[in-house]
Amino acid sequence: MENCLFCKIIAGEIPSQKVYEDNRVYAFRDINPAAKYHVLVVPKEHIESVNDITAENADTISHIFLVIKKLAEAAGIAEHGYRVVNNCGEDGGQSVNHLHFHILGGEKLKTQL
Ligand code: DGP
Repeated sequence: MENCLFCKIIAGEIPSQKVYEDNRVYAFRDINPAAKYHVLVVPKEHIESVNDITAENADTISHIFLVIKKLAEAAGIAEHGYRVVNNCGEDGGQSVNHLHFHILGGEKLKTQL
């Protein structure tokens, strides 16, 4: 989608530190890490937020979670645990309107909620 930051990153128009890519998913280091390991996992298809998940694209979302699990294992953080975060919409603190899941780990995270 035009003028979408993450679509530009996926297309390689804006550089990123890629950690994984397949035909449906792109994962890269967050520019402003909130933990030792902070990776964003995004669908290549422009889905704006959780509000835009449908029966048609739900398969991509479940695939994203399989990728998250694999990335955590590959990074060696699976055993000790990690956090998966999604911010949805303005009140949820979503700053980039392209669905993304944060993987945070590599250290003991502060308790939230
Ligand atoms: P959120 O607040 O949930 O919408 O998270 C957006 C995240 O995107 C935030 O943690 C910072 C990250 N981010 C914003 N711009 C860039 C960028 O140009 N490159 C990378 N790698 N990350 C970005």
